[in-house]
Amino acid sequence: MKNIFLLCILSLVLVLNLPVQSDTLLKIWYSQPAKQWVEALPIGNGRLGAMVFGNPAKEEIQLNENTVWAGQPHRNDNPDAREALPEVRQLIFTGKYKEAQDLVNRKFISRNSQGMPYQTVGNLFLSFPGHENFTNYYRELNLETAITTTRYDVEGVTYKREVFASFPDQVIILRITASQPGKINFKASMNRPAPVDISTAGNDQLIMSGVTGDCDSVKGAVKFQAQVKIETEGGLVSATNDSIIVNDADVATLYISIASSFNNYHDINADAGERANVYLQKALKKNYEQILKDHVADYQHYFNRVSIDLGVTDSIKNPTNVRIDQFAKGNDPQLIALCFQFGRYLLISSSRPGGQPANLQGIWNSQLYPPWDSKYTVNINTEMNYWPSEVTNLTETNEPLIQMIRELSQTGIKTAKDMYGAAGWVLHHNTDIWRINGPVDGAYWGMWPMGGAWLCQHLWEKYEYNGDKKYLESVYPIIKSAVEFYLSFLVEYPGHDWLVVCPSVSPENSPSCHPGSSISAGTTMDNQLLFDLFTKTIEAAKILNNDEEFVVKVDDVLKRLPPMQIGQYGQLQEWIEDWDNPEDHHRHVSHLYGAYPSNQISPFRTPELFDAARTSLLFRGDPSTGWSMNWKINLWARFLDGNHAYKLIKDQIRLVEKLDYQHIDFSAGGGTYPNMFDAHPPFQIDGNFGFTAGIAEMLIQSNDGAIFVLPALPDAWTNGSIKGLHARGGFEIENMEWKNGEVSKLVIKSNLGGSCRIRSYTKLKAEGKTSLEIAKGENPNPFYQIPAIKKPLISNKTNLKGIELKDAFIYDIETKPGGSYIFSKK
Ligand code: FUC
Repeated sequence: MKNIFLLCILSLVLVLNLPVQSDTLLKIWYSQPAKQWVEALPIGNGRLGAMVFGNPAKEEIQLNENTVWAGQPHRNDNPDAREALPEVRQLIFTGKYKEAQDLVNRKFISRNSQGMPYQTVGNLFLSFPGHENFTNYYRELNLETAITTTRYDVEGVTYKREVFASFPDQVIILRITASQPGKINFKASMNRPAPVDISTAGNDQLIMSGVTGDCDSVKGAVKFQAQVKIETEGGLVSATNDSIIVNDADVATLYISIASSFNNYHDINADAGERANVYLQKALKKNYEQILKDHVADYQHYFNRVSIDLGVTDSIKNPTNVRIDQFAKGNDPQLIALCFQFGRYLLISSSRPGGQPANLQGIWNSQLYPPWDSKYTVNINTEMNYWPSEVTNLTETNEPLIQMIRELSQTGIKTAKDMYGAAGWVLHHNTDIWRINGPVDGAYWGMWPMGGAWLCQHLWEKYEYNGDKKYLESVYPIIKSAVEFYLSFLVEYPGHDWLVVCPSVSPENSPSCHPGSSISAGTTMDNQLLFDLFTKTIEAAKILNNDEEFVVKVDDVLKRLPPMQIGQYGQLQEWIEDWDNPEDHHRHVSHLYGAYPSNQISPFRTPELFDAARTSLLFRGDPSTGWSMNWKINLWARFLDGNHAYKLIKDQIRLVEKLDYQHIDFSAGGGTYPNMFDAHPPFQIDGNFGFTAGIAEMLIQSNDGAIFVLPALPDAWTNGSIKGLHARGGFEIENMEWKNGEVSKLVIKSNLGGSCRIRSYTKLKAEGKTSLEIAKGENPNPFYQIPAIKKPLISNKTNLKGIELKDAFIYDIETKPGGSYIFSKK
């Protein structure tokens, strides 16, 4: 199969007369070196990250290690909150929002720490004398092998540098070769934009040691060390005080090992130097070829699970930056496939078991004090990072996220108690490697005690895909403790029987009736999050057969959550009162959480809410920051409007011209940097991950009682195929092909067995002995149960537009664990 694929590519290469390097479509490539960081190419193994510039005369490799964070173990709760809480609530319930916000600023927001920044380790430079004048330049990142290559000629010699970050061997490897022997000459040095010790060991090893920085009132105390060992074939290697010099070598291999003193969020007493040395010595014992082979095998174990084909046009003959630039005007569906796979590449490279979860920049950051500290913003960004993990068949990448949630559920118990006198655990809108739980940045942004409620959805989602009860049992105490917090924190909303979160915000937005004050109570997103948290906890308890009394208690509170409300313009209300402004184009679309990632809003079951949610999204408009536009791709997919989703894809694949990745700009409207990093601006990786999830969501949905195949196919993708996506209930879409916009072939593998319900706009028939029944009633598969949503409150029915749905066929098929089922167009 692979051979046929390569043959096809090869003939394409011949027909189009492409440069030979395009032997795979999954390459990001350029014909010049990177000048700016957002042109450099990212590699990573979850723990170590590097940005490779590929400059012939002065190679620059910016280095990261995922535990190099400023500060040290600390907490950031503000215990004054407890006394002020009743007054804040009183102010909110009497409409004094500004006064409430002022009081929260004085009494709730952390005084000692707004969270610590993730910091760069520093840079490795390799200067090659005489390489200023080069020809035939080419550099690439191959998504099939996770290797970057730089190639160019100087005076008749072809030089090549290959860089990769190995997970099995925990080092970054840089290999330099030349087409003639004895031609490799360079000097290696290191620096960091803060004081560090740089020394050499023996004649071939460079060592950089440092301590992370201070921030707010917290002193930096994470020690780290980077060791670079250079092995050559032929030539001479020598050292100065702070550099290594290689003369006349045939081949040079650099082993880059980095470690820190971080053990966990409350212990930073490891020996960074010893750790780095252990990794290094282990790698040095293996030969280069073996390290390379193991790296490729390890990476492909994840990456090869999914392949996608949306069509190929001759745009592929252009370098990636040109393709991004021409995307909106041209016809380059393969670039969408490349961006989709780039998101998967980034997740595999930034989130591996045993490491930290992907932060705002994954693991790639060149600064000491990056925008928003490159930490974890949990009112959308961290969650979005993990949207593609299950559906694009990378479940293992969730492990660091789950570990972080586990740790936050420990640290957050004290926050709940000290700040609110409440049970369980709480997290506000941000956290960092120290697992801070207190509110930061100011009441307007930080007074949102819902971080735990949202993160817990990911614990449940993993179960929905793998059906593993042991796993569910292991995370149940975390979910239960999150519920316990809300059971003791909710208060009655005046004039109603409703129980609400108060104080809170609809993330980072304020209604136009009290601009500047976001503080309120019972916002729609909070209610939706609690609805999910409570229903899933009840379900988990039932599956695990425990906690009967607790279930009754949770169920009573669940019944008293406010329903969703449809306001005066036919919109889904963002707040508990009808305060929405149709001109509000805020980037957060928090109240639409109910439509994506949650499944509370459905065209089939809650048509009025569906209509209202869609109206709200139309009001919000398309242009926004990167992550916001990528959220909207997912939302338009859920609204079954592939063409609108495609419009946002086009808006998003737009070359960002201002390559300033250090400053925050809310007005520039997203876009894509030359290296395919998503622009907020600045670079924020959530947009890349949201994009990947969005493409999957356009092709397969499994949130609404069935596996919906091609739910939101845009007209532009007439023919195509995808292999390896996952659906809830342990199903794998082994293959799905479509022609003229209709499913032509579908192969579903069932890992857990049970009823497989398929929704399709195309009439299907089953192959072989399988019988495909027209579905009746509810889907008996427990992973496809739909929660009972409360009837919405509607203030003005006349403003609802009504929805028109294309007819779909719904089939059931009984599956056995391990069975594969083949369908085709009838
Ligand atoms: C939230 C968003 C911003 C940004 C930041 C990291 O505050 O509102 O747009 O993404 O997180």
